[in-house]
Amino acid sequence: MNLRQRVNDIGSRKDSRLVVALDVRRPRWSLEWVSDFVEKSSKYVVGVKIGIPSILSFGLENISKVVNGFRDVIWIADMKLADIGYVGRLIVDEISNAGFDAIIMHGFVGFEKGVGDTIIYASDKGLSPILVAAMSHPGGEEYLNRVSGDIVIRSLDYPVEGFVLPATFTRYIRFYREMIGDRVILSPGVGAQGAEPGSAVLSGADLEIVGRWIYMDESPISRVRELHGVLRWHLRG
Ligand code: BMP
Repeated sequence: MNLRQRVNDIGSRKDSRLVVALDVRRPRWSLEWVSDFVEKSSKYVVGVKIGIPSILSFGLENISKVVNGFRDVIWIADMKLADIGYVGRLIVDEISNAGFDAIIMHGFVGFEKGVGDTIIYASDKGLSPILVAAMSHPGGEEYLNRVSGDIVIRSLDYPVEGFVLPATFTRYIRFYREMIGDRVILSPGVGAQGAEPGSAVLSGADLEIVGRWIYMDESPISRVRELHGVLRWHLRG
């Protein structure tokens, strides 16, 4: 199944458009915490995005055990990969072997022997390539977001399956939705970065990514349930 099929299958079944971002690390959080959290939140979430801080802190092998223990969520490795194609392919190998379903990479490095090679390699391995085209922090507007249109257009020649576009600047979601057709839009910036839950989906995103608002909460599962109440599958027609 490609990313679109997985999102439609899991999202409609769980009536959810929520992806949890975990940037948790030792010693405040433990691997047991991660495993317990995923088990308890699994019925409400479409995907779990694991960030580099967690992979560095717990180790890829340990993260891989959790990934392989719960298969009813889309596992996204947020490597923010930004390198030459050769190195990109090495990282794709590691992430694919660990059991992830998708990998996030940057588009700004350019496609020729860069992210283009990495996208094709990941796609051939069955690891869904997701491209960051614009970013959610204010500094995203300094450089990256200005060329986001070029990145999106160029990427359409490649088997990109999803785009990360900011919930804090929903105009990019509206601009590019039609251009990218059925490819999946994942949108971070909800909660800790100020965007309202539901705002990105109502602008055309498929999924909203929420991190600190959940894992920093006293009761993360209650927060997940609350977000699930807003981020329903039918929120977008
Ligand atoms: P939080 O909800 O705690 O702000 O986390 C947002 C998550 O989305 C983080 O894992 C971050 O790396 C990621 N992200 C982002 O915040 N903005 C972007 O433009 C792209 C991202 O991947």
